[in-house]
Amino acid sequence: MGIVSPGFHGRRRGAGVKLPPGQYLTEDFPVLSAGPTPRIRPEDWEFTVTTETGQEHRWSWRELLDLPGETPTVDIHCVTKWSKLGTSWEGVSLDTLLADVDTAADYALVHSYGGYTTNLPLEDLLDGQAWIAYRFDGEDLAPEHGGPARLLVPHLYFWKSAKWVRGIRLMDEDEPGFWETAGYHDYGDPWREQRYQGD
Ligand SMILES: Nc1nc2c(c(=O)[nH]1)N[C@H]1C(S)=C(S)[C@@H](COP(=O)(O)O)O[C@H]1N2
Ligand SMILES: [Mo]
Repeated sequence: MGIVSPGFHGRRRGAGVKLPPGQYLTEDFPVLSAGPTPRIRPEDWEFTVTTETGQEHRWSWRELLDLPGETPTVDIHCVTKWSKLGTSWEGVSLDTLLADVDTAADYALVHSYGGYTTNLPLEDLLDGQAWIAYRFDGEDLAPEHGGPARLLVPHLYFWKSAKWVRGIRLMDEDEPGFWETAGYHDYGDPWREQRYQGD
């Protein structure tokens, strides 16, 4: 029998792991919510994309689930310094949702049930970088983690991954969201440690 140290669970653990600067690994899934958890019944849930010209594209829960789903496995990085590696999700790519949306906008402001907002460049939602996720680790997404559905945009700090996502407004000009207005970085790249304005 070989000798295996108790904390060793596979290739992603230990010396070979590369984390963004200032981050530490966690195995749990902390809950970070700026307010109470909104409870949205799937039958009441809808997701709206509004373009810079005011055109609206809307999906019901059923319509979302009828779109082809993807199963990304990604690392996530919270600005409070925890990182979680190899998280497994199921959801619809923003490439799929935006395929028939006619827009020349450069920016997106993401809105949540409950009033949370966050902003990012539209290009960061495209090219396989972002999903509307409705399952985590093989289960329906729990309400405290954003169920029925949340944005998942793992290459930016996790505050950009709006829970209880309700819609996205596409805009010609950038507009800060909830944490960005409170002094957090406008873009939030964990690898460049863009935590706060001026980083
Ligand atoms: N609607 C909404 N989305 C949110 C937040 C929030 O407070 N409200 N917190 C953000 C922050 S700071 C983080 S780190 C992640 C936390 O997601 P989790 O609670 O599933 O870990 O959600 C992000 N999305
Ligand atoms: Mo966070």
